[in-house]
Amino acid sequence: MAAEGWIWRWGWGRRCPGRPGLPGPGPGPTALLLLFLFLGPVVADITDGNSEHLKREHSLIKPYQGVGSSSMPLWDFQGSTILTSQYVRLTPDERSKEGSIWNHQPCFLKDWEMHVHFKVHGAGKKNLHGDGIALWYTRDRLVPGPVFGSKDNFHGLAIFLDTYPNDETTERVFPYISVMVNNGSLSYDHSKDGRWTELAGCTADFRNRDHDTFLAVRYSRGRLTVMTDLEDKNEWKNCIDITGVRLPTGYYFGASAGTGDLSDNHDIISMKLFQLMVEHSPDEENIDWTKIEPSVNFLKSPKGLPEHTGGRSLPESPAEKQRGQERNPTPWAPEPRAP
Ligand SMILES: *[C@@H]1O[C@H](CO)[C@@H](O)[C@H](O)[C@H]1NC(C)=O
Ligand SMILES: [Ca+2]
Repeated sequence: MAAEGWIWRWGWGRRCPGRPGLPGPGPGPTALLLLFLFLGPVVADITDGNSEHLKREHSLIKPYQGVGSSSMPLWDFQGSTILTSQYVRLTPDERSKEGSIWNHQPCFLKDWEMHVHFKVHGAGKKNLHGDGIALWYTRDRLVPGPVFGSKDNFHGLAIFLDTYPNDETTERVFPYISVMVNNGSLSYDHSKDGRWTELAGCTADFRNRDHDTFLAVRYSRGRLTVMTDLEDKNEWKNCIDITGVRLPTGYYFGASAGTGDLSDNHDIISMKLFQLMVEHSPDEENIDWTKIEPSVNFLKSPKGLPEHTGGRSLPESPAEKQRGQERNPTPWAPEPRAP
């Protein structure tokens, strides 16, 4: 894959769809300018900075019509999941519950952004609650299992909103959001909070908040970005930003949650999927995107631009160490560099 093929589109300046008045996240004008300086002529294919479109067939929106046992279901649910007029509760604040909700139709968009309005709350005191929510874009759907209520060795993308530190030795602050890409070969290790298979992550204080909490996932041209809006400021904050992520089309969106000895209410209020209008090169258009194997390439970033700004911390697995040598671990710092 030519490097140009992976140069992302910076479209953060605009208002985010679906949330009126929400300013776009991301680098300010200085960062953008610097990006142009770094990338020079390879910045291309920026077509339509304003045309995102809500895809109703991949969105879960109140009132929850077309969910469950209608003749044309948009979403199916399973396990402890219940629907109310105000939220979809994946698990109640009770022990040993598992539930999920899955989009009925596979998604064939190459570039998309998912906005999730969610709420994790319960009676448990600090670190006496769990386990969290997983958001999915996967080949298989509705298969219960041990990974936040869904199957392990999955194919595709997972974003974990993990509220409980199973690994007692961890220095991480929980709740913790992380991402994992899997081709079926990897197993999620709950006892380590998925540390060995995590690509990036950040601490995010989303539990028992009095106000609404949101998360956004953007996937476009191999770049995967996760942002949160947890402070009731109508502002996206960067959590994860990695490149070189390869995902096929034709997978399913879903959300699941699980409780064990400790519990919480895990609620989804909405999931809104937006299509991003992004042009792809003829080479990219000509391949069969449904045949892509989920994978991550830590490509060397152009001119030392960090491609990984998630808050990963040590220790790293051997595989991570090896990958780490190929990438610049410095967090994004928009400072001029000598040419
Ligand atoms: C699946 O992923 C593993 C680990 O990342 C890798 O070693 C293996 O080659 C991959 N398999 C396929 C079919 O791509
Ligand atoms: Ca955990």
